Amino acid sequence: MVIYRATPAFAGTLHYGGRILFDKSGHLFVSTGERSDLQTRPKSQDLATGLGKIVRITKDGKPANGNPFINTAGAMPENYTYGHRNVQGLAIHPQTGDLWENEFGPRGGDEVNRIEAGKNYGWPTISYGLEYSGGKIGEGLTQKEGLEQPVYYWDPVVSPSGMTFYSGDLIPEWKNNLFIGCLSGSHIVRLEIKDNKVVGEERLLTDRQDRFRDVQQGKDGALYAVCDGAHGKLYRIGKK
Ligand SMILES: [Ca+2]
Repeated sequence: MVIYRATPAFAGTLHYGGRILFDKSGHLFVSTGERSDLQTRPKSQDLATGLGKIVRITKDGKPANGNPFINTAGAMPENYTYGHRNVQGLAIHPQTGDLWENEFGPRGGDEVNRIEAGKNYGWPTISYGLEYSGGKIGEGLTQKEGLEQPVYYWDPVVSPSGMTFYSGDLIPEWKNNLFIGCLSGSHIVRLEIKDNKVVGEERLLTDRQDRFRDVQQGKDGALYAVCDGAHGKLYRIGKK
C-alpha cells in the first residue's frame, strides 16, 4: 500500500531523499529530494509540491494534525518544512526533542539543519555550494532574510547520509553527540553540539575507504554502521 508519494513525478534518477523517522506521537517524518534537474529544482520553494521537503504524515499517509501549512491555500498539507535539496539523514535530539536533518549540497555546502515547523531552509535561493560546473547557484547568495542558515556545513563535501544522536551508556563521553555516515567522505562524522550549535567535529574510520550509508545505536549501547558498495560491511563501534 502506498501511503505517500512525492509529487510531481519526474523522469530522472537523482535526489529522492527517502529517509523516514517516527516522531514521539507516532507520526512519520519523511524526507524528499528536488530531483536534481534545473527544471524541478525550484519546486523546493513551491509548497504546492512534495519535492525538496520534509513532510509529516500519519501512519496511513494523512497530513498530521498541527502541520504548519494545513490552512495555507494551495499548499500540500503534508509539508512540514521546505527549501531542501536532498535530505539524507533525520534524527531527534534525545534531550531537546528537536528534529535535526542533513542534506547533500551541490559542489560544497552539505548541511546540518535543526528543523522547525514551517520554516524555509533556503535551497536553491541560498547555498554554500556551487554548481558542479563551478558556476554560481542562482544569484550566488549564502544568506537571505527569512531563510534559515544551516547549523553547520561542509566545503568540500562529505556526502552525509544516515545519522543518529548517541544516547547510550557504553561510551558516556559521546552522549548526545550526532553521528553521521558519510558516502564520498568515506568516514563517520561525530559532532559535539551545545546550545544547538556545533562545537566540535571528529572524523572516525577515515582509513577504510568505505561508503557509510547509515549509523544507528544498538540496544547494547554500541553504534552500528552499514556501508554500501561491492564489499558492503556492518561495523560495530563499541569503545574508543
Ligand atoms: Ca539550506
